[in-house]
Amino acid sequence: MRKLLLLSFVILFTLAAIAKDKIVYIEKFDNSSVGDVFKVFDIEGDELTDASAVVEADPASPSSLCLHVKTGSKAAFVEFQNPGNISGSTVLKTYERIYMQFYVPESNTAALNRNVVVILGANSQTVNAASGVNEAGKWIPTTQTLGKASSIRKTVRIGLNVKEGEYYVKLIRYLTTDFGYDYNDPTQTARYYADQLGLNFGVCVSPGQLNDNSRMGQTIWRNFNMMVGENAMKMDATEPNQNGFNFSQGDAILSFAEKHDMKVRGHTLCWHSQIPSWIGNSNSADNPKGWTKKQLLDILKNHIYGVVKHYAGKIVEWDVVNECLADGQSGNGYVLRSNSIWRSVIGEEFIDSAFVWARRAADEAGDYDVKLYLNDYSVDAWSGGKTKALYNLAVRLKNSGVPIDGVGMQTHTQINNYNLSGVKESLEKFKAAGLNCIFTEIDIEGSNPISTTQLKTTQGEKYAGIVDFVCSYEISPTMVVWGISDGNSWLSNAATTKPLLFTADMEAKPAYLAVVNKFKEYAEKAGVGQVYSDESPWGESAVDVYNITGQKIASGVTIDFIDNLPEGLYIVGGRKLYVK
Ligand code: 9MR
Repeated sequence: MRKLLLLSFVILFTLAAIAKDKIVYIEKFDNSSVGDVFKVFDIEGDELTDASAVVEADPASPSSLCLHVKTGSKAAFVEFQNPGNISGSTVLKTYERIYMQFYVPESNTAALNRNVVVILGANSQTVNAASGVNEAGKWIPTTQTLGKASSIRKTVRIGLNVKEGEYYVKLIRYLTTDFGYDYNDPTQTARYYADQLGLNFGVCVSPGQLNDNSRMGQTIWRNFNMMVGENAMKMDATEPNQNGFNFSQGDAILSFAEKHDMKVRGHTLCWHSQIPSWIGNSNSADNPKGWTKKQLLDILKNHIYGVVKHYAGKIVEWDVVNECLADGQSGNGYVLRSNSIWRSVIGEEFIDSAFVWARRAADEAGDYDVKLYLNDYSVDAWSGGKTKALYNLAVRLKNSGVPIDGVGMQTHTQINNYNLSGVKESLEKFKAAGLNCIFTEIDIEGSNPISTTQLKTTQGEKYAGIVDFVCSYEISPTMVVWGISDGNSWLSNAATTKPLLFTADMEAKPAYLAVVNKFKEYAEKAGVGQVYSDESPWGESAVDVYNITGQKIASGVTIDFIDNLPEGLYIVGGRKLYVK
């Protein structure tokens, strides 16, 4: 597959205009099967038998479905139910425009430059062909304003005005002007801009969610460039029996990540919770199996070596130790939590040892790049005692020569409590200490229930504030949200406090759009622009390639050469390019 080329010289930002639209699908074929048939009619409303509309694989992206329309002696219009079975007149009151994409095959171009016809009720309306479907072999989006229907039909009929022709159609929907986005358009996603900035924008997942054909799976890979297992790489999952490792869940995440060019972070190697029962009890200092300190250290070492080596080179960050601090700290020194078997049997040195073993295991496997983190919750604003405790412990480890790269602020928080300037103060402290500080498990709850202002404005401000941090602090390359939608959160009140970036039915929330816009603002400042995924901007002509310091790498080469360059910035044919 052709690699993506990021061009700095074309800045085409249509996002702001599009992002305001609320999308209501008429048909996106995600509940269809190949071979499903739709009825077709002529312009007078008589059903046609010499035309067909059959669900098939998308000719440009065979993992999704679309409708293949073939017409005979008359132009044919495919009938779809209006969403919610509402009538044409209600459609007009509720929605402003209709959008769909057409694909005319190169093997039969009769349908090119034909009017797009929409029959909503008794009247039909057409789109000017000149600005419509004028190129074969690619998907062409079309949009038009609704405004002519007068009758009350509960269906809409759509098609290109062509006889003896064929075309494909997909993503048929009405638009209003509330909020929403088009996840099939990469330029409307946070991932598009985070990729350009080299930042990690992640989400926690379970292997069962990673289905390419589901809206969930698509929402994950189209919008995020990093994943972390919500539970898949915890000790009870990876070593359910002593020295009996099970990597199946984590491996499933890695294979999805590889397919969609995403990074994976690892969570977590050593935690007092979700430990397998052969060791002892989660959230408890008890030692029911009577392990000696030496035995438990050996168990921890064997676990860390087994897991880190298995994933070496595939995981970019590990939460080595999770939640080892007690709640309610004063800010002087640090206090470790007591309900942990690691702490009660081994003592504080379990932390030092865990980091040392993680580093050694990775290095022995040739993975010198994986970053090692100390992760905790309620460690956001510098004013919090636990934040200072995290700082004190991380600095103590670093000063002892323990290989720690930084701290993870989980960021399970609330709109009304999350204090961005306080978090900035913490970032400054960690920066001065030479430690990374990343955002690992973000969810930002509203009041219960969330207010309209929170939903539309302040939640987005808090999320965008974190984007601001990751874009402006080098010590902060990662932000990960803890769940995909308000329907997939561990929080018991999520249905009403709505802490995440997508609604339960996977529509983008205003907070998501705020995140996109903030990433976009920084990408624009950095001078990166349009993604080219399938076309060389210089056509087939040969170009010279220089590295960013001006040294010539190659003369007279074509797109294939550029596709195979290592990731990085280049000057190609006189233009700045980011090759990914
Ligand atoms: O979201 C996770 C949930 O599915 C598990 O049931 C729970 C078990 O302890 O862990 C949740 O994730 C936690 C994460 O691993 C560490 N920080 C707090 C997260 C939310 O509880």
